[in-house]
Amino acid sequence: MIEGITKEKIGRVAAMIREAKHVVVFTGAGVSTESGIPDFRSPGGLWTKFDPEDFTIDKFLSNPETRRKQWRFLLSSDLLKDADPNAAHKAIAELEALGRLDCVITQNIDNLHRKAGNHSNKVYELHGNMHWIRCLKCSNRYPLEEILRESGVSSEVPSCRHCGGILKPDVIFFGESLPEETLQDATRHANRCDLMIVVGSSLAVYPAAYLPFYAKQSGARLVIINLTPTPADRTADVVIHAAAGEVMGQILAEVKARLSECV
Ligand code: CNA
Repeated sequence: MIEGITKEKIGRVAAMIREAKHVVVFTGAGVSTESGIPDFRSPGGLWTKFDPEDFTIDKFLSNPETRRKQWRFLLSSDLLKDADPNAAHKAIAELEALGRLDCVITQNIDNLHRKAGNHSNKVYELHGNMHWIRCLKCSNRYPLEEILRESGVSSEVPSCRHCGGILKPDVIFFGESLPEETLQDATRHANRCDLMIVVGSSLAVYPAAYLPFYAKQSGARLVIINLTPTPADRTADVVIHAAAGEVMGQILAEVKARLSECV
């Protein structure tokens, strides 16, 4: 249930969206927990079940046992389940449809912003996309579904059907650089926007977590919607510690109400 003080903040955020010319939404794993995908750092999150040390690129490349572990992680982590976008994803997609959103910058690898209806060229996936698998030798890229269909869910780690090379989920592992062009585009949007809304991120993973600070330094207003405090709360103009789905749904409703008043 949204309380009075949160309602007042929701009204302020809706007014900011209406006033802004360049709105950017920046999301993390918390925007997808209401779709049933666990985040990393919440109680019961993925790092309570798996060791982040196993997800370094060095280990992946050098150790076949680590590759097996990671493949098992993939199959058992719920990251691959056929999740549906929740109210927060849908509200963000609708902001785009209303012409109120420049882009979504996401750390998520679950494809849910596109599935909710954000256009592909408006979604910047800083950490890649779990639904693709890439061969490290010939760079062929395969839909994950295809690989799972061919290799079965209980099999050994599959290899590239074209060249026999090592297949790796097309996501960024610890120790890997972010995709350069995507990071550049996202940074440009962060520096240019006049409103950035952060939804469901602990803002603990860099360099992605710099982007809200870049936005603020460039003069944008900053809104944080997260269940728990973040390092950017003190810098933000509005901070709402509540569930993303309900808050984003209500922000969207307010934005629509204000837009219809202006017609
Ligand atoms: P994180 O560090 O796990 O933080 C998630 C944050 O979201 C926490 O601060 C929670 O309090 C907050 N949160 C959880 N549920 C909600 C909710 N319903 N409403 C509002 N806030 C909520 O995740 P970050 O995204 O900050 O860290 C970046 C990592 C997580 C990236 O490398 C991602 O690839 C990675 N990740 C992505 C997914 C996904 O794609 N769905 C899932 C798990 C991890």
